[in-house]
Amino acid sequence: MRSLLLLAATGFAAAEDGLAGWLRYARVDNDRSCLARLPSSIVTLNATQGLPVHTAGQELAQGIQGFFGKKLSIDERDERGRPKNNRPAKGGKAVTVGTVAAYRASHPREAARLPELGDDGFYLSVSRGSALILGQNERGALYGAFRWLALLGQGNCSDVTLASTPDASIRWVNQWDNLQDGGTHGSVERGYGGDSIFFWDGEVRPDQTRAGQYARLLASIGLNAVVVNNVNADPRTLTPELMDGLARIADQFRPYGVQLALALNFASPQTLGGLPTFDPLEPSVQAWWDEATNELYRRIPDMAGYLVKANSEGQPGPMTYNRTLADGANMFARSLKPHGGIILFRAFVYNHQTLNQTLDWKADRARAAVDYFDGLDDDFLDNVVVQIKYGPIDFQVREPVSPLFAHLVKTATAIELQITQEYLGQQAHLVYLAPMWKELLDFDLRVDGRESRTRDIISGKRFGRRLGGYAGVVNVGTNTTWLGSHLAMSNLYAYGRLAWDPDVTSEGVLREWIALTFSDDRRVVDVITHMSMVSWPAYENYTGNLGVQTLTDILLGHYGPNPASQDGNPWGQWTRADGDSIGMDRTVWNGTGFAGQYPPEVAARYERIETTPDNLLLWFHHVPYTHVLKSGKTVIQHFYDAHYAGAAVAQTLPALWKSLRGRRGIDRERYEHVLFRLEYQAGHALVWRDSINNFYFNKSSIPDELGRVGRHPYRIEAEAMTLDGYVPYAVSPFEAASGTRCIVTRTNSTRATASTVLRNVKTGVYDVAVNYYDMAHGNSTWELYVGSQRIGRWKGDHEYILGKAPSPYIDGQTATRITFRDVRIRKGDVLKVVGTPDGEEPAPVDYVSILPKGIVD
Ligand code: GCW
Repeated sequence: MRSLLLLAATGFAAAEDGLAGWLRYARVDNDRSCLARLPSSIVTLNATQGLPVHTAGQELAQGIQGFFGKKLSIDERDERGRPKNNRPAKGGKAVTVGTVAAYRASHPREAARLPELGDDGFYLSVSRGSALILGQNERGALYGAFRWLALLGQGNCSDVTLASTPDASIRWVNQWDNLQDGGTHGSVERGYGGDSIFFWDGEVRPDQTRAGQYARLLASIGLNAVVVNNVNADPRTLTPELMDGLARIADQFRPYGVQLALALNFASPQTLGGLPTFDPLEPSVQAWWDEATNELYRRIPDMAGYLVKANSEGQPGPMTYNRTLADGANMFARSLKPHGGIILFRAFVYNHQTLNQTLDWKADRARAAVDYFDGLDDDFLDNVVVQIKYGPIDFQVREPVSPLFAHLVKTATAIELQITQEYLGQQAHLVYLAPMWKELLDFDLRVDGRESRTRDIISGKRFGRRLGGYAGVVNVGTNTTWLGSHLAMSNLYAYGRLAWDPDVTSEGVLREWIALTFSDDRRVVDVITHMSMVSWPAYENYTGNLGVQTLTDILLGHYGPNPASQDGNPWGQWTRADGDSIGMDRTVWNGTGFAGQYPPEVAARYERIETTPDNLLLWFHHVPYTHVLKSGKTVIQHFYDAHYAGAAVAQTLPALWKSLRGRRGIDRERYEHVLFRLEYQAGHALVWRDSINNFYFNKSSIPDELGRVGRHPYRIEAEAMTLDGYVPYAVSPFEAASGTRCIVTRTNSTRATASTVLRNVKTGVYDVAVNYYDMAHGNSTWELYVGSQRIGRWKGDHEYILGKAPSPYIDGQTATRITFRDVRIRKGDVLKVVGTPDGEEPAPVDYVSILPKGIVD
């Protein structure tokens, strides 16, 4: 009772840690009106424990109890419709769940009237308290059950009849999990939600509970396979011990109809098998793969297949032996064929060592996929699928669709999307990605002058192929939030819903996700919808716009701003920015020729500046900073304005979120967790804005027409304060510090102060922001005083809180801001920052802003 009262007093519901994702089955608001329309029992047709129809029965029971507090009995029927247990439900309305085949066996007459379903499809019919949920196969029945539960969870208990077949057969997720922690990328490469749920210390974890919970989430949105290990694959994955462990993971997946798939290292026959070669045309190599594949299928008879990254970023592949990529892919296809498995072979093939920007104006990494795969379309076996990243470079905030989709006509293809926000804020920034995916999927490539949307190419419709679909790099981890941020889970949800049906709207699935994840409280749904829908455009604005890519530090964490890191190296993510001009000339007439890789209508559009959309201008063209866009602005002024506009949107997010405090479904744990990230994002968006603007102002020497860039009237630069124990420090890259410098403690054990007299500040109430750097190795402490009053004390502990890539440097990755609101200041007060260094972190401070209400600087 006491704790109930306490909860009521704080206005928060019981804490939630996010583990259940959108499958919380929390009590719905209009449970009373629904109660009368619910069945009283669940009938499962020919269910086997451990398989999806059985799971569907359990989920229906759990869900209806959670949503409405109504306990349903489960009545199991055998293949002829006879009760399996001794306690068949007596009378009342039932929800019947099973496969179409099982239903046909027990209800032949009714079954004759069912609509046609394709692979994995389901039929759902709810009428006056009875429901029928049938799957074309076992997992189809589970998909149907989850679909109905999603409706019920939104308080929708109306009658419905629906037949749904997924648009594409391949709806996979990729995990980039390493067998072992360490190396350059930790336990999950580009993972921001903790360590691998599958592997630890070179082995499959003994406890695979999380694998089952993950599969449950995936099945609920129609996803059907998980590649459990990194495409930069460890050959040890194929040792007998590891294979046994993989079988244990597959056992956890199976009840949800989720299949296991494996990433392979192309050189395994040599490095693991001890053969003298891994040449794909060498019979002993083929035999080695056949044997390994048989061993896997002996343990995991329903394994989905393989994923291979070859001849890319240092990975071995067929080209090592002058064989084609098709020779490589087909070798796996042959081993898999007798087992019904498929091989997803990645098109992310390029050379990151020899591209030279200075010597060769026509060098271009974007061309690589088409250059390598062209001419191979006739060569792939029919269980090969080429997995193509959505854009020609690498998961950037804005890329044109990869032209390779238009080149492979006979060969099945899948699109690779990235749920883990590698270049897009690493889950420390809210960026809802579905609107971007929709644009890519709806893009019309005009193959042979006919409508050829990406989505119809990958589904197989456009070229009449059986296989094809979606691969999403998800990279969940052991964190209970899965991805490291509650709000980021909308991306996983939307990915699954889109892969099933690319016709759904990004806002529609978002609203559904919010209702299930938090509550269907009108304001909760509207506000989170708004925040999410503005997030991708805002991120694009405050990071990199006009198609220039994200401008993250591509040599370090792919996170904070460092525009100079794009150029001058062979990674080929160039901007070619100099004192006068910027952009990649990818035209045929004068540039790298990349534009010509598209079918003629699209190629013609991108070839000319006049017909290239502004948001891809710098992707396709090299232009002066003074070039005038279709919007009427110059390129440089657009940069300045967009960065200000994007960062301004980020400033609105914390207050929007705060407006939901105490609303239904917003418990304290998730509230605080999200608020922390949004405040952080608002601060880091300013770091982005200023870094990029300073950088291009410095390069172009063209001032901002509105006089904002480089002019910060509310800031007090730390290096201009009176320093005791602190010394000025020149930051690299220079643009990552206001005024190019910050202060650091003289030694890593000096407690230091920076102080200033607030002579020019009028007595009043202000927000005080401190910009500082929170580095990976150390937990400095900062204290802020105004007069004799301590305003705040905080630690440099982001490395334990935010999952983003850590950086040991004072740079755009570690630059951050803390804001203290409503601070009373008297003219002439002394403002003081006291820094206590720790480890390698010398309590760095960039500046302090004294902000009158409504101003952000
Ligand atoms: O974007 C790059 C990433 C690598 C990744 C690679 C790939 C798994 O930085 O971490 O490696 O793409 O997709 O293969």
